[in-house]
Amino acid sequence: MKRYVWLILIMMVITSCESVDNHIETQYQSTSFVLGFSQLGSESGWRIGNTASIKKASEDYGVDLIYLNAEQKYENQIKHLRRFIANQVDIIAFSPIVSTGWDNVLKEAKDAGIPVIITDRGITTVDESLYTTFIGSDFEAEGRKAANFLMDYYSETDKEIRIVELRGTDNSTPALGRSAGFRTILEENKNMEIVYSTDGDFMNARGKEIMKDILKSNLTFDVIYSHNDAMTYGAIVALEEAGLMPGMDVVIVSVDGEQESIELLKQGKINCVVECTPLIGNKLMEISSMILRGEAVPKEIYSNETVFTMWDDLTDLPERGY
Ligand code: GZL
Repeated sequence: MKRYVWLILIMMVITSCESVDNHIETQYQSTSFVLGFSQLGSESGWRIGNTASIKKASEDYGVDLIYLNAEQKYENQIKHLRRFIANQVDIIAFSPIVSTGWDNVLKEAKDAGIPVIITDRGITTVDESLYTTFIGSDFEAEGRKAANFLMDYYSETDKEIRIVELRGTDNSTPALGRSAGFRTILEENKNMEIVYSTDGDFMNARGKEIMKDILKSNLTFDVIYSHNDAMTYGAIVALEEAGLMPGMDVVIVSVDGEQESIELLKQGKINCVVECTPLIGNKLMEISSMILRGEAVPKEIYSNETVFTMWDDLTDLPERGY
């Protein structure tokens, strides 16, 4: 008889656990939502890391992610946003390839009652109500950090320092900010001059192509300021093919902080790497949840970022994750 009592008790415990699990499962599922995300492309290791961060976070947070890649085309992003509106997703996020041209489609999202988060790159708009928040980096601060490294590096000399600037995609907020912040600091040092500046579109191939053309010309320069690591890698190949030693014959300052750029920093081929983190997936999911729960969020949410220089001991630096 006792055995049957035990069996009945065990059965009762199991069913009660299942109901608890189901309850948790149901409760957890009720926090899931549909996030439509338009990624601008796959142009750099940074971008690939940004995409991976967002996809991983959506899995970890149980968010239904609709991910679309615009392959570097503004018009594709407009189509993506309209598709998300038509699909009536709960929330939209996107990394705008350029800073202008978004007001009309964002008005459509607002009229559809769908909140929008701007990630990574910013937008220029007359109506700030068209998006709920921006999650990304302070690009002007990154530009200032790059120039401040050069001020330190050349603090003991008053010779003229000639700088080549490899800019990111024109009219993108990282390119605009990194240029502006860099020039703000340069104004404090009349010995430093930007002798050449061009749009390399954040692409490795363009960085190499531009540097090869410059090296064929009779332009003399001391420094390369590159708006991202991908263009830096291309420029380094061109320098080495021309028999020059990057980091020695030419001082190189790069932005992003990919694992590869840190390795090049350790090898002495890059002199300074300004960090710009792509790993904002978790923050995107947290902020999306808060918005959908009706909680207030800041208008701008900036990542904490640092600078790595040739003077740092990077032995124990953790893997960068991108
Ligand atoms: C910056 C990001 C830039 C990276 C590049 O937030 O938009 O785009 O610096 C990437 O590597 O192409």
